[in-house]
Amino acid sequence: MTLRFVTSNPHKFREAERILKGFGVNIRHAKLSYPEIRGDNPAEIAADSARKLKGKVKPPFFVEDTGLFVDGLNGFPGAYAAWVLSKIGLRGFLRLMKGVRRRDAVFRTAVALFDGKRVVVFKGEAKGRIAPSERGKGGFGYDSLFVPEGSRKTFAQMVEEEKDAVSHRRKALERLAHYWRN
Ligand code: ITT
Repeated sequence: MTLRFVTSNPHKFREAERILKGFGVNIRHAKLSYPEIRGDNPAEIAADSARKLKGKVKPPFFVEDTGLFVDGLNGFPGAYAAWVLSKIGLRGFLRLMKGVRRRDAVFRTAVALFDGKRVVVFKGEAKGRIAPSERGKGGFGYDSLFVPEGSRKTFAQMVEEEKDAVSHRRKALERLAHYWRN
């Protein structure tokens, strides 16, 4: 059975399609944007969105919410990452980071699956740090600024497989795939 991924973000869809294929799960894109509750917990946001999409999208489907939490900014922008990017861009974000010493950060992803009966949430995170300036052309969003733990490259400097091996999205989707296939 094909799973639908409800997202307005084509980059997120492409990554999910690639990752899940590796686990033998095929997905379809339900290109839809939907209102999200405010908050700083991706799991609560994703679960709420999945519940609200019942009756609007044919199950089984899933949604995904990702946040970027920067230590030195007390967790900002967190689940507001998309909004911050749309308002001030990466350059504005880097300006906020000027003089910030604790550049440790974590990407947190929550995937909420509605299988027709219930909503189940799967989480994944990737720890790393915010680079002093943009590096790399690949990826999307904050990828050119995020250096995952154990690497010297930003996500945007990596080939797709390298990011997929360690990313927040990969970890959450791997959990989804195991659940789905069992
Ligand atoms: P949907 O809600 O429609 O799925 P969105 O782009 O609004 O799409 P989010 O609410 O989850 O998605 O926003 C997360 C933002 O964080 C997203 O817009 C990107 O800018 C950024 N982001 C998410 N995953 C990322 C990744 O793997 N690498 C870099 N930036 C990422």
